Amino acid sequence: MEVDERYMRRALCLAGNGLLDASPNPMVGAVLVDPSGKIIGEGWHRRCGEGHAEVNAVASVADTSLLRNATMYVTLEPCSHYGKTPPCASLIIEKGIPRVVIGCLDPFEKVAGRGVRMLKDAGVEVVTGCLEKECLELNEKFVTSHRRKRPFVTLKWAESADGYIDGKISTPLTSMLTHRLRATHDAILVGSGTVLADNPRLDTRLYAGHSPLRVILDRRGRVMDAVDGTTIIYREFSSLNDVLEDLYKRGITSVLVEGGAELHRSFIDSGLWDAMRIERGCKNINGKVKAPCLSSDCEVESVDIVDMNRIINIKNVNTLI
Ligand code: AOF
Ligand code: ZN
Repeated sequence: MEVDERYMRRALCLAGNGLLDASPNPMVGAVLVDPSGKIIGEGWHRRCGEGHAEVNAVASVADTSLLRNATMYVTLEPCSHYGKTPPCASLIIEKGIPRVVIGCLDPFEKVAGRGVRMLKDAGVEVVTGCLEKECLELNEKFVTSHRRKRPFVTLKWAESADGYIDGKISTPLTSMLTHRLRATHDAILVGSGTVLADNPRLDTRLYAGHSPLRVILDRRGRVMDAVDGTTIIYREFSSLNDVLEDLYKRGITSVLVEGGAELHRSFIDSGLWDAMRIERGCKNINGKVKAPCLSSDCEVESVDIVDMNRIINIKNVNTLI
């Protein structure tokens, strides 16, 4: 078992290479090992629409006869469906790989256990649940979106030492980190008040990666229609749940909510959040708008000290349950 975990850790590292480009697909890594324990092939899912991790790992093996005695370690259950690419389970069977160790099952309803079944029916030895928690956490956005049929929701704000959000708190370094956070979400969501007050560009110009889709909630019809196709404006909706459901239907797996305070509070009060990222400045500003209060059911995961600002990452304990 410990040996299996060692190779699965390697597969997890490879999966992480997909951080900026794999979404809305999951990040997946695969490692092929021969009976002496030597790694003979590796691969990961680089980009949505391109080869899956298993395909890239198999393609990296020079002598394909070695596959007949190899074990494949893969962070996510091999797929069983024809999507943009053919099923990985069929490839594994066709190549005669006799043993597959899987991190976590695929929550996507077209797969959801069928990949494992296909492999077992073909006589492949299958081990599931190796470093399962780590594999689920790596894809918390993908997993949450398919399980809950709504995007993973991250609430993000910056507050002063005395808890106000209406002042300049960000520094050049924390702004860069915000752009990194944006690059790892499919969409950014703000209220019309934020657009009118700050007219933010909501892009990732200070970091690599694609700029997410911009989503504006504008019940009062205060924002002009966007013409560039990179923005969706919701004017008529009855609840945040409706908006999130619609975004899920559009293939959005994660949303970064960037304020203001009222909007954050609505997400917190509806229980519609998975993570919070709070930047705490070190000065008092004695402002007017109080930052949202944290709800009591959240688990503080880590506090990072960055550039005199404290960055606090909070996870909702219920998210991956
Ligand atoms: C795997 N290995 O590396 C990934 C998988 O449209 P497609 O063909 O790219 O299929 C996308 C779905 O396949 C995605 O929703 C997820 O269920 C699974 N992703 N599966 O076997 C991989 N990225
Ligand atoms: Zn696949």
